[in-house]
Amino acid sequence: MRKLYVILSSVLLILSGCNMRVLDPKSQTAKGQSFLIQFSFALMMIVFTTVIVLFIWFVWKYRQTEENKHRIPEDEKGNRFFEITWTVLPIILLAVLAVPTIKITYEISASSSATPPNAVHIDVTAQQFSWTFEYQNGVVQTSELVIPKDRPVVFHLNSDDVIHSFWVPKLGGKMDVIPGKERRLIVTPDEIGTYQGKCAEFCGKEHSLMRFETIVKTQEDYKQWIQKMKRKTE
Ligand SMILES: [Cu+2]
Repeated sequence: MRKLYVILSSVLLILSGCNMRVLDPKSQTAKGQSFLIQFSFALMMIVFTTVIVLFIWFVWKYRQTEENKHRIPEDEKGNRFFEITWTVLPIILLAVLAVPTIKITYEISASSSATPPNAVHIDVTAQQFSWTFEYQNGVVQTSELVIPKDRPVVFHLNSDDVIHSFWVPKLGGKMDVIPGKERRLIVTPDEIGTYQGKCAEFCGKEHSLMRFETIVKTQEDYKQWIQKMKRKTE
C-alpha cells in the first residue's frame, strides 16, 4: 500500500510539469471546448449532489429505531408524480446539455460552406511518426506550426498511413486524422505564445515522439515569417 502511494504521488509530481492543459484555453475553439467541459461538469455536480443528499436523508429517515423495529411498511404500487418527475428531469437536463454541445461542435469542425473568408488554410499531414504543415503559398514545415493571432485557421487534416489525432490542448482538438478522408478543424487563437501539440491516438512504437510546437504570432509577424520562409524555398 505504501509502495503504491509513493508511485502515485511521484507520478503526480512528474505530471505537474506537463504543459498540456485543456482548461487553460488560448483560442476561441479551446474556450468553447473548455466551456463544454465545465458546463457538463456543473450539470453532473447538480445531479450528483441531489442524489447524495437524498441518499443520506433517506438512510437517516428510514433507519431502524426501537419504535419501527417490527413494523413492515405498506407496499407502494406506484407514484405518478415521482415517475413523471424522474423521467422528465433527465430529458430536460440532456436537452440543455445538447444545445451548446451541438452548436460548438459544428462551429469547430468547419465544413467547406461555413469557412470564414479571411481564414488561413493549412494542410496538415500526419504520418508515422511526424507531422507536416503545408501553407497556401507552398511553404512546408515539419514539427513546427506557425499561425497568426485573431484570424481563423482552418486545418485540413489528412493521414498518410494509420489513424492519428491532432491535438494542441490550449488551442483546441483533439480531432482524429483518418487516412482517405479529410477532416477540418477551425481554430482562432487569441493570445500569442508557444503551445505544445501532439498526436493523441496511439499509432505505433514511436507515437510519443509525434510532438510539435505551435507558435502563435501577431498578424504582422506571421506575414513576415511566411514571406521569409517562401524566399528560403525559392
Ligand atoms: Cu500518431
